[in-house]
Amino acid sequence: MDLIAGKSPSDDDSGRGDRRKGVKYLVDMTPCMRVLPEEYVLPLQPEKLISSSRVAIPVIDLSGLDGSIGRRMMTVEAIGSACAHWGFFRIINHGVKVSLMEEMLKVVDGFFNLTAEEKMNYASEDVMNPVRVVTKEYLEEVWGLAIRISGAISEALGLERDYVEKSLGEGCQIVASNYYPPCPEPHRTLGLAAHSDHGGVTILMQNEVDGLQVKHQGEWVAVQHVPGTLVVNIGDYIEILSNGKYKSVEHRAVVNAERTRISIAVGHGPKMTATVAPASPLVDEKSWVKYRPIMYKDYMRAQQSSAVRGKSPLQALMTNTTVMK
Ligand SMILES: O=C(O)CCC(=O)C(=O)O
Repeated sequence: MDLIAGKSPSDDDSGRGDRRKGVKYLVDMTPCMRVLPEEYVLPLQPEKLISSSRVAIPVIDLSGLDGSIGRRMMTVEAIGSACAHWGFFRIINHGVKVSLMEEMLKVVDGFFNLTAEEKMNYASEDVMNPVRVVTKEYLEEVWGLAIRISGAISEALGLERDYVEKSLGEGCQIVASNYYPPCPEPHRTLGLAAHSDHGGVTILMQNEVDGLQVKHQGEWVAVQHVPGTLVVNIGDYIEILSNGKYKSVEHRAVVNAERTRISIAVGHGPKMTATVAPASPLVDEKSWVKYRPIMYKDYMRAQQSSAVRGKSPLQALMTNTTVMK
């Protein structure tokens, strides 16, 4: 057992009164809620949603990374293509035991079912010092998985297999556990606003309730839950390191009126004091350095404290973009 950063979605106002206790508290205290409280209503534009039965994120059989040279090459290419075209993919045969995934979900469910007072024992105002609960085995497995995937990403970029791993160094692992209770008016709000992740590779699992949506070619694509699989996405760190060849992709979580959704996103980045910059072998006289170097800690802070979600903190680093103060 180790570390979980627990956060109840839509509870990002650094807390006043009951709202600070999270949306679960609000729902528990108001069992017959029919109308969404005004402060949770978002000015959402009508947007086209592509159903998961029509378009789906690529599926990668990760066992291919341990196969013959030819099979490994094909798997590396498939991961490279998924990173270039989607920024997201689903992995099967990933090696993480289903029983361990289920245990992790139970731990998170247990955390969110503590009383508000009990939860407050874990609370922190500082995004750099998050809530701590535990589940060491899952996090170790997922770290190993992130390193294997990073090896494939390095190779797909034409770098040495251990390039991303070495650039991560001792690295950091950040866990966001999200609890989305049923919502009386799900179409008037979001569980989690659109954002990209700041780190390298994020590995996401969830219970059996759908809600993740990924931006693809300007439209939102619903990602269906497939039992036993994990969803991987690349974050801003990989976009910068790849000098823009791979793009971190905006994603968001919607809520529903019937069932609680739980998701656990584990992000993997370098140590806080690492400098994030494009990989030097990917930058030559023909390709300009597209992102200004920044300390990972500073990037994370800028991203976490940005009032506007989406990819604006990353755009501010682009060398052809004016930085807004
Ligand atoms: O709940 C989800 O599916 C998305 C979670 C996520 O994007 C996050 O925690 O950053």
